[in-house]
Order: sequence, then structure tokens, then C-alpha cells
Amino acid sequence: MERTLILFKPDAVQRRLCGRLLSRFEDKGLKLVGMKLMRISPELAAQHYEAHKERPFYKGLVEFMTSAPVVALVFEGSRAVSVARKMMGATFGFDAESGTIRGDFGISNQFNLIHGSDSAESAAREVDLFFKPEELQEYGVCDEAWLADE
Ligand code: D4T
Repeated sequence: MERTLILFKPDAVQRRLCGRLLSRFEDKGLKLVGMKLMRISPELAAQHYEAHKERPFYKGLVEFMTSAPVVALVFEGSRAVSVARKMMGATFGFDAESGTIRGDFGISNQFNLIHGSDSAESAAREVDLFFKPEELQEYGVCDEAWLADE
């Protein structure tokens, strides 16, 4: 079973979209194993976006991500990383397909509502950055056998 880190970015919280975004992941059948409302520190943002350090948009990205609270979540499920990335849609809202989160809720580029880990390796690193082990729950759900057939 795979885990992925999802962030509802400051624009999603400010626009009161968290409930609707969470519903999409629950509807899909991913299991919520961690969730918290938090403010990202500049240090955490720098660690999280280390790969983008040299990019021209980096400074604005860190300012945006630290500007207001986010909701950090960990979902677990079969192929959770790629499933969540498909649900999010292309990076920029104006470009993202309808039916995806970014395609349905936004038109901006920088304010793209949601982050999701882009590989199992990134997910492991990002889950560790945002959550202590004791903040993650291990539990069964009654429909598990019907949601994952492997
Ligand atoms: P994240 O990492 O937030 O899940 O988004 P993506 O995986 O879809 O996109 P990314 O890593 O390429 O970009 C990270 C973050 O930077 C913003 N961004 C990106 C931006 O403001 N201007 C840009 O030109 C790019 C490429 C949006 C997402």
C-alpha cells in the first residue's frame, strides 16, 4: 500500500474549498491516515521545495506557501501517488482538464490549490517532513477489501 502527501494550499483554505477537496479523495477510496491545519515555516517550505531552489518562481512560491495556513494530509491506497496526481490535474489551473481539482476550481498558475507528491520516493521524504510518526494512524476500514484487489 502506497502513501502520498497532499497539501491543500493557502488559496484552497482561503477559498473554503477544503471540505470539497477532501470529499474527492474520500470518494475515490483513498484512506486518510494523517491530517492537520498548519502554517508552513520558511524553513519547511525551503526543504519541501528544495528541488526548485534555482527556479525563477521559487521566491514567490515560498512566499505564497507561507502566507496563510495549509491543510497537510497523508492518504494511503493502491497507487496512491499517481492516483492523487491524476485527480489534481496539470500544474496550472488554466491548463488542467475539467474533472480534475485544478481544472474544476482554478484558473491561476501560481495559486494552484493543491500539492501532491510526485513519486513514492518524494512521498516518503515529504510525509517525514510534515508528520511525526505518531501523527499517522494505522487502522482498517470496512470496505477495504472492495477498494483494493491486490
Ligand atoms: P506541486 O509541486 O505544488 O504539487 O505542483 P506540480 O508538481 O504540479 O508542479 P511543479 O512541481 O512543477 O511546481 C511547483 C509549484 O510551483 C508553482 N509554479 C510552477 C509557478 O508558480 N510557476 C511555474 O512556472 C511553475 C513551473 C506551481 C507549483
